Parts: sequence; C-alpha cells; structure tokens
Amino acid sequence: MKKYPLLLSCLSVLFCAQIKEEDSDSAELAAAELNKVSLYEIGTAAPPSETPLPSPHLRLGENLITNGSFESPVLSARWATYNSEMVPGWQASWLDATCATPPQIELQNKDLFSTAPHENQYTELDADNACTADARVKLMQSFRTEANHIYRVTFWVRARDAEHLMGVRADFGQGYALEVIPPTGAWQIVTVHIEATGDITTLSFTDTGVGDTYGTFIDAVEVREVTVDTENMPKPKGKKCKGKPKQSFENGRRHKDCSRAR
Ligand SMILES: [Ca+2]
Ligand SMILES: [Ca+2]
Repeated sequence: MKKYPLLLSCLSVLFCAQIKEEDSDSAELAAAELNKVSLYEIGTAAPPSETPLPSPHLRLGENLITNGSFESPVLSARWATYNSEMVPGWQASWLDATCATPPQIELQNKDLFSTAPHENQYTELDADNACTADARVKLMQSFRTEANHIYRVTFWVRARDAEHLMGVRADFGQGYALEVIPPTGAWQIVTVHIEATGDITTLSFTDTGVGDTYGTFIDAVEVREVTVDTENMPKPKGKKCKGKPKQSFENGRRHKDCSRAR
C-alpha cells in the first residue's frame, strides 16, 4: 500500500508534465495565429465592408471605445458644439494654444450634408465657436489595454468638401501615428492593427488641414483586441520545440521562437 502514494505521485508528475507540454504547444500555435496579423499596415475599404482577419481562428473582442459613433448626446438641431464633458468618452483640446475658452466638440447629423454616416451622427474635427478663426481640435479617448497584445483600430473618415485642405493624424499611444487625406464624396473605413505598449492607451485624432472651420469628419471609431479562439483551434501536433521555448518580440510581433530556445 505504501507504494501507491509514490506511484500516484509519479503519475501525477508525468500527467502534469504532459499537460504543461501541451499547454506550451498550444500557446505556440496561438502565438503563430497572432503572427498572421500584419501590424501597422493601413487598410482602407468602403462602408460597410470590413477587412477580414487573416485566420479563421482569430476573433475580435468588444469595442473598447465609448461613444465611438458620436451618437451621444442626441442632436436637437442638425449640428451643435459641446463642451467635452457633454460628449461621453471624448476629450478635446484646441490646436490653437492661445485659445482659452473651453474646447468644443462639434457633432453633426446625417441630414446636414446628407453624408450617410454610421447611424445618425458624426464629428467634425475643425469645429466651431472657438475664440479665433482656427477651430481645429485634437480629439482624445483613453482605454485599458495590455502591453504586447494586438488591437484592431478602425474609424470612418471623410472630407467635408473638396474646396478646403483636409487632413487628419491618428495617434495610438506614444509610439505610432498615421496620417490620412480624407476622401471627398464618400466615407472610407481605415483599419490598422497595433501592438499596445502599456495598460492605458490613448487614441487621438488631430485635424491637420487649415484652421477655417471646414474640417475632417470622423465616425464609427472602434478598438478591439485580436484574440485567438484556442478552444476550437486544431490540437498541437508535429514538430515540437527542442528545449524550453521562450517568448520573444520582433517588430512588435508576438511569437514563440523555437530556434532561440536554449
Ligand atoms: Ca455615428
Ligand atoms: Ca479646415
């Protein structure tokens, strides 16, 4: 009888070792799935098209952006400007640093220019009711992220007209920014995948056109984590890493690197 506890203990160790190996191999496969996502490459599409994920085992999480479609507050006229605290989720600052009045966030509804936005409302980055002629704003929102995790960022963008110089820069945290010349006459969906660098990330939109109250429209802002559906992934098989696999990061991409195992 005294042998049984020892035998059970040995079996337990072997069982646990097997599970750990399978866990390790599963993590390796999951990391390989995430590696299929091309980071920092800008994709564009016409609504309502969506850029497909590069693997059937990848999923998108919930939208981390509050009021990303600018549907709140509901306009009682075709357009209005609001102090930041009136617009859930968003903060604004004037690009003209000499302007000491409260920064305004301008919302417009779909009837103003018949632009067919996402749902009913959107924002214009070159706002109104500034203290000078330059009413351009930087629009910001911060949200929780996990460092080294991959996120899909999408937003709709459109120029108000073709007669005024339009442009927008989108910043993701401190490390990455993209610039867009918005199309006239139609919305465009911009998609990019980024790797977060901290537990809080700030997304901001800055109007880079001329400060003249004719600005870039933004709508349908989304940030969603790209995750791997490990439950329905094929089970690990084939070549295994020799030695102890370790996590490594190259060009912001996450993977297990067998060749570097020691
Ligand atoms: Ca909207
Ligand atoms: Ca402008």
